[in-house]
Amino acid sequence: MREIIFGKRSQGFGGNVRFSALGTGVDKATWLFDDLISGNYKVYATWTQHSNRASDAPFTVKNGQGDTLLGVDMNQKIDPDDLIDGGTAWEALGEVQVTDDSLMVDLSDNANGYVIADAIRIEPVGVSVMSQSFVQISDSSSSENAFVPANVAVI
Ligand SMILES: [Ca+2]
Ligand SMILES: [Ca+2]
Repeated sequence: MREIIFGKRSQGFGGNVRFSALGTGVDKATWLFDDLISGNYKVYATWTQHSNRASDAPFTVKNGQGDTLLGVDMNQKIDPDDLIDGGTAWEALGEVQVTDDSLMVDLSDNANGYVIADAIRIEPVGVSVMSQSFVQISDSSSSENAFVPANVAVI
């Protein structure tokens, strides 16, 4: 079994991020959301920007069967700016339909610079504001299946 991981840094949402230098895409950080109510969800990511980051950090959103619902490349050289909530800035990855009560989001290192795995936020679409508690955040990576060389850049 392969040992972990994206490296860790004390920064970002919750004071923790994982990162990987550019790689082949075999290495991924993964966030899981379970027990979701069926419906459409907006999916957001946050990260800490730096000039050494990838401009094409590849996020993929999958359903519980592992089918890809959404794939999008994010520019991590710049800050997220689509939604500010509680002092954290989030970038929208897109909207997906949940039909089997779970979502998996992964970030691969098949990119042109460092990729930063910080936190993912999902929120149901079209649900009244009183359902704010449906907003869920998965911080850093719940199951890392990733490897990163020992040399670590300044992040
Ligand atoms: Ca934006
Ligand atoms: Ca974090």
